[in-house]
Amino acid sequence: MSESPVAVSQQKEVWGSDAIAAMLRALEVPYLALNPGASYRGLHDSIVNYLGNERPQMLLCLHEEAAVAIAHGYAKASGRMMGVVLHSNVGLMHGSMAIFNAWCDRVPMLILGATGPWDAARRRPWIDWIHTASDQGALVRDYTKWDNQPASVPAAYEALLRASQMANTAPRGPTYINLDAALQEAKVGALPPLPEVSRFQAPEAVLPNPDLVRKAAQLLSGAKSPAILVGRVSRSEAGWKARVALAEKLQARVFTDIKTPAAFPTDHPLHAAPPATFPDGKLLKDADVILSLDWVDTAGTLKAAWGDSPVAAKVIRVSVDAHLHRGWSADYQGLPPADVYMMCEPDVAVPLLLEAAKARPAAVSPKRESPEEKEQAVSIRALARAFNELTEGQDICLSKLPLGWNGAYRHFRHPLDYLGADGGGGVGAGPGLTVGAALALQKSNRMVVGIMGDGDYLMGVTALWTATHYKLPCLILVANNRSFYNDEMHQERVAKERGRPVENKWIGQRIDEPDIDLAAMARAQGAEGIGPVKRLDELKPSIEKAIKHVKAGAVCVVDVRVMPGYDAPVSGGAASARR
Ligand SMILES: Cc1ncc(C[n+]2csc(CCOP(=O)(O)OP(=O)(O)O)c2C)c(N)n1
Ligand SMILES: [Mg+2]
Repeated sequence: MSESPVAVSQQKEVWGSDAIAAMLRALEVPYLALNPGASYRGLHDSIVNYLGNERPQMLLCLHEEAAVAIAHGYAKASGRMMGVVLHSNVGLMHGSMAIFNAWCDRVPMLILGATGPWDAARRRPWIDWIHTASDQGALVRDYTKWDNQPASVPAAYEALLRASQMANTAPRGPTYINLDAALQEAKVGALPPLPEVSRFQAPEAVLPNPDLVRKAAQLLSGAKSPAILVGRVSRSEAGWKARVALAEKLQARVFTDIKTPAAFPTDHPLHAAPPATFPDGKLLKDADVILSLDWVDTAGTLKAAWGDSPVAAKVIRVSVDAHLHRGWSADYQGLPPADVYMMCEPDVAVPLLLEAAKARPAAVSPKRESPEEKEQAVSIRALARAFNELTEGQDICLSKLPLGWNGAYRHFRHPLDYLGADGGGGVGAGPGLTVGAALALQKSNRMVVGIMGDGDYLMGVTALWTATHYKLPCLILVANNRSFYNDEMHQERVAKERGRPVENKWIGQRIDEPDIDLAAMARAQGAEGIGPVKRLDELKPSIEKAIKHVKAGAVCVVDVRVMPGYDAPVSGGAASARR
């Protein structure tokens, strides 16, 4: 997937952007996803002609939102930070929703931008003026960990070191460095010496106070009915095994969340309910001790169980997330009570709790739910069944699931089996997240599969071209109900509430007349496109064919026409939840 430039003869003198590029290499940034722009033409040249377009290698994207979503998907699958370069003002504006998604999902990302020349006397007429902003970082400051506009090469070195260190320090998130065009394009003579990067690494994970570990272990060991809420955790297999061992030692019921990546084997007898967007509060209500492992909305989940009454269970909260909380967006969620608050990452706390806790006797296995069979027409459930049958026993990484997916449709048995949702509820991330995961897992034997809504696919569809161009095999199954159906359901609720005709709920939501040929949109970008698949008997052969294409190295999209309708578990406040 390399685009090798012609060799450049060695030059003694370098430009500002060469030094910045050298720093990116020293930081071991593997890729830079980008869409080009004159504001960073200096850096662009340095990546190609100074670094030879490797370490980092450019990844050309057709839209900045796709560039950021690809870096997001890459970080989700690999745990590693990659870079993104966004053109002045407009590029950053295009990328901003995807940055918000990455922020809410707490993934590390190094975002480079550009402006200027900041020195007005050096601006070209017109374009350099509209592409200069006094405080460009302000556009994304509320959902990045840090931003900076360095004024010299040494300042840029330090800014990149800090941006990288901060992005990779838990709670992780995107950082933004804005590079003045004049700084990029200034001749600086010999390469200013690079700092020793190894001395500026992100810190080791912080250990919790041993007293807190003891207290939490005592609560858990003495519980009658302990429960564990497993939220944001790492992709490590050791971490996965430790969580299983802790749940087994405590005989605790375990809940997982469809918004966050696979965190516990969903077919384990202690796994209490299929992962859901809105967990069923009733299932939690008989718990007397709850261990929250960086669960996305602990307070909201407790409220689903106890309503406005005080939470009867003791709560052990394990999370560093409060370090990131700011006022602009409420992605910090409700404020949960905590009887023990361990401000550390779950991956660190779990082995300590495992050691300190006393084993509890085995309880009766919880009853398992399984959605009953209903219909024969193509539904998301039928799609899931066909896909499961065809991939039984194979290593698959699900990079996205559609809104109508019921967490009971497929089991997760490994940290890479599922990567969670988009973080910020920003539709359009699905294709980019899938391509990013395919980039991260290209050398593994795991096939990356994104199952997504037609709305999600259509908003982010140009990410496909980056996958075909760089030969990143992946499969996209579009659960195509030809509608922004989630919002039809909202209109239905409002109509019922107001005594107005529910029959009108589809207006301003349906995506038909003309019907969009989703497979053709894939073929137009060099991918395989199959469908529309309208009949149940065509479903399995179509997906089978698609899997063959992907195994042979292709990017493939299957347009599966599903009936509108969700089969996701809905509970408590979820019925009126907005998205
Ligand atoms: C950028 C953005 N625009 C709009 C929304 C509101 N929204 C939430 S879900 C949804 C529908 C998505 O459609 P699709 O992916 O086809 O899934 P479906 O609801 O049909 O299952 C919309 C428009 C959003 N969350 N993000
Ligand atoms: Mg839809």
